Amino acid sequence: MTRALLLIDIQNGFCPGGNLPIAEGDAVVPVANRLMKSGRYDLVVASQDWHPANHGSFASQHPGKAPFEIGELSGKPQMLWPDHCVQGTPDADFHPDLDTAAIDHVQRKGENVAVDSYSAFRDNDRAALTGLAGYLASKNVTELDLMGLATDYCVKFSALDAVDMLPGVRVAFIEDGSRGIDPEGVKSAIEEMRAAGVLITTSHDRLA
Ligand code: VGL
Ligand code: ZN
Repeated sequence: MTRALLLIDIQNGFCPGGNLPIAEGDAVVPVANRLMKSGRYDLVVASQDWHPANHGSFASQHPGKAPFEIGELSGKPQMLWPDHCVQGTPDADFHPDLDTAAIDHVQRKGENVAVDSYSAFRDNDRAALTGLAGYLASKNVTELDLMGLATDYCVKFSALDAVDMLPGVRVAFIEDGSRGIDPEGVKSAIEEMRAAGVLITTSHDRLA
């Protein structure tokens, strides 16, 4: 039995002061650190949103469009974001209080300008894989706990892909270790994850 913890996008860009700040985004950091220290996990993986400066999900690349409007990317509807998590900038760094020494493997995503990648496992068009599913399978992962930012985007899509791409692996979402962009979106994300077979749990229950 191999237990893995997957930390989604705990980066400056998604925390207060970042370019795509999530309310209380930084509150997930102590939860992540506590879980990593607990000894519960054999493996810790962290994903990192890692965009080129001209990424097609940025409103700045769409003349006349503002952040949080719907635009088009490669012929498909795309939520347009503020420029965020640009490769090599402080906005893309992990939160400075995150215990990165305890992370075994970092999975970057969102490097292709023509497609967004909310999931840590594959691009939104499902064409290109990141390699994370193969990595976790090579480590014989049997239990995967996910948490991080944002619940209604990257955490949700990663959890749904984990169920889909890692047959037989028990997937759980750690609610208090996650924060979302839109409160209604968070509610429906949790229901979608639950319906897909993801266990909704808390760090408290995991450490009990
Ligand atoms: C994310 C929007 C754009 C996330 C990443 O990490 O949830 N959301 N890029
Ligand atoms: Zn992004």
